[in-house]
Amino acid sequence: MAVSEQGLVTAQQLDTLSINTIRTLAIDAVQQANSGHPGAPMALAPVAYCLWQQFLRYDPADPTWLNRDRFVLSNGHASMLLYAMLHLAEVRDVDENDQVLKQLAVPMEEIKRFRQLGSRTPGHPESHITSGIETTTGPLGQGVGNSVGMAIASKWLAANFNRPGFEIFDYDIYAMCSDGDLMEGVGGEAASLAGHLKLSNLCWIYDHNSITLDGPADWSFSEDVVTRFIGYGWNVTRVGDANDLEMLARAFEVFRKTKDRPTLIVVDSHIGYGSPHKQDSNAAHGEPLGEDEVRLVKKFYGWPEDEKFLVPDGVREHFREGIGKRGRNLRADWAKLFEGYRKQFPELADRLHRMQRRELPDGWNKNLPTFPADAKGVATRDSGGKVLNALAQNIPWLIGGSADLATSNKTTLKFEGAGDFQAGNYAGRNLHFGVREHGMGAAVNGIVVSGVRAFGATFFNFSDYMRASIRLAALMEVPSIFVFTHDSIGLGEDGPTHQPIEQLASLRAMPNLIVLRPGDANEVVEAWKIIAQLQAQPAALVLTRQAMPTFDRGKYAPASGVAKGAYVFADAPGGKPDVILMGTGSELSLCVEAYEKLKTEGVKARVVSMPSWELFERQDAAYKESVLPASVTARVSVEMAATLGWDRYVGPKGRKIGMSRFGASAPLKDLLKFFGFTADAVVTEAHKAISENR
Ligand SMILES: Cc1ncc(C[n+]2csc(CCOP(=O)(O)OP(=O)(O)O)c2C)c(N)n1
Ligand SMILES: [Mg+2]
Repeated sequence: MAVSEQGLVTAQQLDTLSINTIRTLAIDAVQQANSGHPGAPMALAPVAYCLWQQFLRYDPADPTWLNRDRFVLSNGHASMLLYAMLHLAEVRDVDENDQVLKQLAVPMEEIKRFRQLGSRTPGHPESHITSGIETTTGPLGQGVGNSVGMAIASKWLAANFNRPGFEIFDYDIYAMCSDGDLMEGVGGEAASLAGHLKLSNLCWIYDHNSITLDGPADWSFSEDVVTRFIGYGWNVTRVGDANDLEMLARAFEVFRKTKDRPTLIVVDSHIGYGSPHKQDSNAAHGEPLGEDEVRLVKKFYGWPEDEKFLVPDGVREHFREGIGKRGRNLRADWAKLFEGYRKQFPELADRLHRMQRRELPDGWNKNLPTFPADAKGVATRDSGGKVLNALAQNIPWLIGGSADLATSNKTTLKFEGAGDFQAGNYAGRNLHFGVREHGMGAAVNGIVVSGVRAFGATFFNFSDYMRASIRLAALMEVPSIFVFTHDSIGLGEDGPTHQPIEQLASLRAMPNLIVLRPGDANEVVEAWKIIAQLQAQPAALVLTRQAMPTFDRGKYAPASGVAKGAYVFADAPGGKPDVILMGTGSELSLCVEAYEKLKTEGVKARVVSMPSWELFERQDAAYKESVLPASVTARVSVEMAATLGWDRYVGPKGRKIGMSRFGASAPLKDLLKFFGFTADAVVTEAHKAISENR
């Protein structure tokens, strides 16, 4: 009970008052921004209210608490719902060093600045901008995909860190989702994987409102979702009215009691609940209600029609008494438990501390292999697998897997105790994503935002299938690792359906993604070292299927140059080349071969190995000039991929050897000859470049 201006109010009235506060905050913020989706928050306010106020084990005073339940708003267009919840629950802000601040994550000023430049309330929830947001959502299907990774992480953490008497991890994941999330392929992949893994800590709440942007959902969506999810192995329950708090509570209880499967709660709702135009138009959907309708809706809610951004007396107190108090008590109990745990298992506690801060364990880079010079050499997928196995033994929280290509990607963790993550063994470190690249990408991001370091692997060509997830990792500033093998036409007989062409260029165009295409086995070691240390950037490691030489690093520059993205691998006498040959990955060896030939002809060449454009771009101008002197304009790039972007390095007078069409199905040696990837071709282009630059 609380006292308001109207006098004593009942618990039920307080529920209604709180729910309508959520609704009207969303309405007012969208109206003020003159853009956004008010309808879904209006409809889902009771659902979020019931979940947060009664069930979510979350302490608003510490949004970094390790064992907090996670809430994901996969229908990110309903962002105002989340901002209103964060505001009313008084979730605190957290700084870059994970220190909890006094100020709120979403103060009222920020709600009033919804969708404005530099606000903490962007159009869709962005986890790197606003504390309390577990993952960035908006592209439909990604949030539910992330939630599966979060549930994997929770199970994995419990299996690896809990000890008898110390159940320090038992948190649940709740993801709210819409028709769009369930129509998207990635949502289906994620649900299928979650059902297979029997992730009983995962609960999706489906806003079954029978409407999408274009019109009634049944214009495009008529399958039996319940039966589909039962088929996936989920527990499915239904709430016939989103306003029925009792039924909602019962559904959440069913979820909590279900110990062998994930749970889908189908909630029937009316978008823009309270709006006179609900269901029949875009009103209350992808656009503000308009001032007139705002008044009508507020009247319907029994709200003062002229008040904006009103939080009535008693509402904040009510949230403090609900989620606030429950969360505080739960976290206090947990903190006591963890104190004992820390004393008994200091090493495990230290691991958790480092994981949360995205730091590495001491000795993380010990026993990494070095590869002796070898003309025949080794495929970088093979050297990559060896380095990964060495690293993973040093970094106990590095886990991952492939989309059913582990034997091809060479990403299996083979050392003793690595194990397989399956329903019967959540301690395992080898994940089996199945043929679900997009679901894998989203799950990897979900694992990584949970503090566990994860990688996902597939053929490079299929990076396209998971591009949306790679992009979100980059946007979220999280260090997901994507391992891509079979990186060019060099994969041979599988042919053009499997041979990447434009993938390098397209991934290099993505902000905040580090692309690495190492040029021999020792560059692979350096590449993995860089990846391990990333804290706020995802990486794409691009590796070959075919063998390539391991260079004599006594003769050529050390592979440590990889850290700078590009480095002088072999130079002309006196460091004054007539021509610069630059290549990445398997084409580095073509440059080196051409360099040696040119040398016998008396032509002074320099070879630049260029495994990562992004890292090179981070270097200062002096370093860049030392690698690519402006005075040397005769330049040749060699890469078995689209040449888009190489102009930046070869300049207007340079030459590019690359792919300008799709590949072909044939043995490697025939392809190399047919497409002109030979040392002789590089020599010819070098001569042309020199003569054109005289
Ligand atoms: C991948 C992706 N495609 C398209 C959109 C644009 N979009 C935003 S909401 C929406 C659909 C809305 O329908 P529904 O998912 O049922 O959500 P509701 O409007 O019912 O809340 C679409 C297509 C998007 N956000 N993500
Ligand atoms: Mg819908």
